[in-house]
Amino acid sequence: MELDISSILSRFPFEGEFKDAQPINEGLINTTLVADFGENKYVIQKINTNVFRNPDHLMDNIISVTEYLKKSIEAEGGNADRQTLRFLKTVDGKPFYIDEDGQCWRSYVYLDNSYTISSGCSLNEIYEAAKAFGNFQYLLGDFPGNELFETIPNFHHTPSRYNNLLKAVEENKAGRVDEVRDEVQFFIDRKDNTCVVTDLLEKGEIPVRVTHNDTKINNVLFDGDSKKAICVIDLDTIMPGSSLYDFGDGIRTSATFGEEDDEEAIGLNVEAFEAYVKGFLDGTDGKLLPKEIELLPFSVILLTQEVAMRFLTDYLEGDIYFKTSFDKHNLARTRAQIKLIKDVEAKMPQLVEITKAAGRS
Ligand code: GN1
Ligand code: MG
Repeated sequence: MELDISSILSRFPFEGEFKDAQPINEGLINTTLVADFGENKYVIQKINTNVFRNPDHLMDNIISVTEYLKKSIEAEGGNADRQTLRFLKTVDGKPFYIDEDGQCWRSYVYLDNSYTISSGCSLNEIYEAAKAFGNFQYLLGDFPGNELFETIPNFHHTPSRYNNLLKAVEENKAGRVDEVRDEVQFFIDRKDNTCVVTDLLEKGEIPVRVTHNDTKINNVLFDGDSKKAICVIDLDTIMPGSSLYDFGDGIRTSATFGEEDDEEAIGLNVEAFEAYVKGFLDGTDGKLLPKEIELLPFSVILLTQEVAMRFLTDYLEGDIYFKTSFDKHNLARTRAQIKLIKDVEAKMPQLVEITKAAGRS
């Protein structure tokens, strides 16, 4: 899809002469481009307001979190220009621009000499990504979570995701239920998993923390020279949550073989799991409670199950939420994630041992 951004270019104080803009086809929600202004590059994003209903709240969260991170990073002697995102205000001093069609646009400074990965990371990159997400949570340890808006209600409330799936089955809007009976049954069989973390949070047995909530491996920027993770991106879903959400989704997308929609190739990489646990524990620097550490392996099943139920729900509703690239893409994603869950279930004893050993050291 060609996107005309000419009307956007005068709305932000970009420095340099515009050369061109290239789309980044990574995320499944927003539309993203990198605009080249010679010396400077900027990321320009069209916010998906079908998903993020209140862009004021969304940007308010992002600005307060990035400003807080900047201070925390500087206090720890880091380089805030490279370790957190720097959003531009519009020429009118607003956090985003609304065009004539009501579309919302935002921009941040592109970090030069950086790269992202969507699968097939080295063990070192996996350790680094996990450390970056753990450290993100660590740095936000004292951030007042009650000041954050809930950008997507019940985002990681897995029981609600389960109920949404059952509702989609009942409504059968796209007429696809008969094709997915086995997949639906798979999730009914695992219903008890859905409320484990939400129940513990409600009972106060594990803490509510400020979490990233979308810790896909391609939401980490790596430095082109050192190959170290420098910065966590895609800050749309920063909300109060559980460390388990960030860990589980991180493993789902980085400690695995194959892409998230590749049923043939997908599987859990146990060695990579070990690297991720170590990185996450190093990044959180002793902040995780024993109960959270104990549940790390289970969180991989929970988060994979949650996103798989979301893919299936979207398939049943006619592919209205996630971007798709081919026919039945959401079904392919569901099936791949189901295969991954089965693999994680089979490897669970090993994952528990690895986690115990890492928690002791
Ligand atoms: C979406 O935007 P992106 O691609 O980083 C989704 C995540 C899913 C992921 C599945 C706001 O993330 O929750 O885990 O797709 N983000 C939102 O690939 O729904
Ligand atoms: Mg996202």
